[in-house]
Amino acid sequence: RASGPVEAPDKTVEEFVAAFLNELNFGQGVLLSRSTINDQYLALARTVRQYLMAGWLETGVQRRESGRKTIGYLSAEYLLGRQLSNALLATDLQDIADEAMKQCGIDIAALRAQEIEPGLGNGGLGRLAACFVDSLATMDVPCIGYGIRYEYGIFRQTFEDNRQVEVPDSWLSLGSPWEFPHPERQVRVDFGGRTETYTDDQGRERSRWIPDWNVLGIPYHHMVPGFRNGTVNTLRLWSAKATQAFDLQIFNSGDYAAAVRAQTFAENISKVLYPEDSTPQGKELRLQQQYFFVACSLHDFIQNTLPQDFDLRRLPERIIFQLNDTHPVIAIPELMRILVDRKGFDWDEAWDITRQCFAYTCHTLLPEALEVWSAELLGRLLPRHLEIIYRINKEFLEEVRETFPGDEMRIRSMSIIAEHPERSVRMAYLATIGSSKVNGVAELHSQLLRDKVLPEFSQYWTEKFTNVTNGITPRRFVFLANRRLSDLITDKIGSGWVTDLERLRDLEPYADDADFRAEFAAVKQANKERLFKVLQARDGIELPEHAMLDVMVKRLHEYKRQSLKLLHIVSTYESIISGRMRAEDAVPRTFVFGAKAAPGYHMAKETIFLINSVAATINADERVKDVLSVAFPANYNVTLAEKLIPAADLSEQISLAGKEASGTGNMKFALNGALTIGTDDGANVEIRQLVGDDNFFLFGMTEPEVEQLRAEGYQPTSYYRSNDRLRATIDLLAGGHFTRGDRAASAQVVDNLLTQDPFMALADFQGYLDAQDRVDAVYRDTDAWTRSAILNVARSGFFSSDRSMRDYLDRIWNA
Ligand code: 26W
Repeated sequence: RASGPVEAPDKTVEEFVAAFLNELNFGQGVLLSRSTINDQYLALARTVRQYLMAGWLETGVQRRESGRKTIGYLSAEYLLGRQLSNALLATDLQDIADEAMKQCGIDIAALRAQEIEPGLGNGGLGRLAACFVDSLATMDVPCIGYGIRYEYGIFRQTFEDNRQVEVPDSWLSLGSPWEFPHPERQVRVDFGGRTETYTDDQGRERSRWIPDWNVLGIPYHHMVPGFRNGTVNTLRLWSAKATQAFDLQIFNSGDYAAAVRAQTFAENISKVLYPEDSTPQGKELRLQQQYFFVACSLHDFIQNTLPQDFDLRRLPERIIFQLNDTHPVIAIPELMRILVDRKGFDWDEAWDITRQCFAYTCHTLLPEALEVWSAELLGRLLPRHLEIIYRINKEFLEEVRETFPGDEMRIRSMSIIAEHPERSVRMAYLATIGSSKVNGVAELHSQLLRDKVLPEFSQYWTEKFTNVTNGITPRRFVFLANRRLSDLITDKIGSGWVTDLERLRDLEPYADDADFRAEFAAVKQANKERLFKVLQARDGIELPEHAMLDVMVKRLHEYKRQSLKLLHIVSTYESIISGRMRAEDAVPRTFVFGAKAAPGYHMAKETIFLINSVAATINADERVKDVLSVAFPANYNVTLAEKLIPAADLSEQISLAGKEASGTGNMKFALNGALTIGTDDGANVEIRQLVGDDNFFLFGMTEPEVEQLRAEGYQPTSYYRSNDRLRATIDLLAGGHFTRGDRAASAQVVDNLLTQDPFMALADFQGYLDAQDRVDAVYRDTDAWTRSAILNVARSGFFSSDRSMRDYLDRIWNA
């Protein structure tokens, strides 16, 4: 059609089959009888795409015509998870597709399993971005998600001799039916070179950038379907390509090999996702990635999305760029450069516009995770941007000086530029100064952000700081992942909860209904059996049918304290094999870990090795058979999360208080009817407030207690000496019992705990054990446990990312 929207095939099995065969024959160029599973998967995906297309085109038309303010979500990561199931869910085509495939003699489950999830993110921050764009589409809010089309996403984790080995994630190798490349919408991005000053025709002194190399950004569009509302927003991911000019220049010089090398160099920019989660490496390529996607995105919005000749003084009426952590913060000087250098704005006017166009979300509290770029590197790669940053800083500090005359200490502490150990740019400061709002991701985190991370700034601009507690999309993490629970809920309270999660409150009365509890418990058991089948097929892991499923899944990091979980397991095991406790008196438990370690994070990798070693030993020990089992399936990802979380009884959220900004896995577990054992940290605080103290197992120091202990001088060995169980546990771990007598193999983790223990696992050990005893006691009372689980579901509606989006709209976006 030339102007009107296209029509989708009818939502009937016949039309679906016809569209599918059409895609198979004309799209894939194969006959059904000769097609492979991958052919069938691609054809099915493209069929479902047809049903989304009308909505996508229509949403695009509406967005252009309405003039509504757009949310430009700038994120270096989107951890999307598989697309096929989500698209079938959004279009309500699940049953039709099942039947249609059956009629074609195809097992749809095998096609679903064929999809490699786009793992374009590390963990919490990337998955949050994916939940947010889902919610905005479901709420019909104009949003463009901007990011990077990494050719290789987060590595695939395998284990060899109990150690993590990383394998490249070539998620595109069999073709991705979900992306739409638009090479005709390419954007040129400059790098390097120098700046020079000149006098413009009005006699004003100006600066211009003379770059010395460039690359092209090619946008790949992804559909972001709303839940059964016809809206389909766009995710625009940029892929780097060498420019022709660049090639030609070198070709002409006759050096063919150099020309090909140059191409590789340019295309490296979007080659691979950095797998570091929380410790920035300061790598040049990473800064190139950041500027690359941000420059493409700003250009795309200003030049291609806004109407021609749009008056940029009104830019803040049309866009707010949300900065997902500091990774895209170079966008602030980039917009200044566009306005001042290219559009001829005065500095002050440009600055006024720019600050209204950005808002910044901080996702961490670890000082080492705050991004800092050396001025040398930034100046070499982006000389004009560094100049702009210096001027922003100079003018800002002059302003502070007026408010606090003579307070040079304060001024130095608020400078974007740090001088030691080398001159560098603090991106969180630039973000704070250049944004209209700054938010943390849970109440406690936002408070600590104000008090500890950016205290001078929060005093200076009290109104600028706010909180938006994270959320998760109930579509993927309840409706799709836990169909059995969803049906049970819908049966009792109707289906409105899927887009209005607070309605789960209506389930509360059923907590006291014995029949409902039985059904709820049966759902949990069925989910466990489904998980066991998956783990059997995927990893060859066999697990006992009836045991409490105790799950800790998240990135491997010392502050998250997988080692504390390990101490609990070893301690329980030690109690049994030493005869202090009879195996038959223990509550049977299956412990499940899922965790990737950053490839360069030594202690994290040693911890993985030790968990695997403990797992192998315990699983092979007849004395604890069917009482204790430990499973560590490799390559935890969104796909596995969707199977694991609905099956869990107990959710482990045991970070040292004051370290986990929010957590979002904690929310997914609660909404799927797991009880939480957790510290007073991140969003755990809010989960506990909502579900009630009786339905949450709290332990450990509070954040102020952590601070106090640290100030007094923390000595982990004193805990080792004074606590018999801790000593027995550590001695067993250190003695080579789990490492075939090799004491050295466990020494690094053990010594680290005994001598440094930077995250105070030993200090919280006894409290954790006591809380686990309370867990056992409640679990023995099946009715009490199930009642609590139901109340967790009923009272966690607050954690919908739809609510997070409403909060952003109200408190930050004014849209
Ligand atoms: C390499 C530098 C770097 C630094 C920080 C990479 C990635 C980060 C992220 C901010 C780490 C991250 O994912 N933070 C998590 O964000 C989630 C969503 O807000 C929170 O729920 C987690 O608590 C927080 O750790």
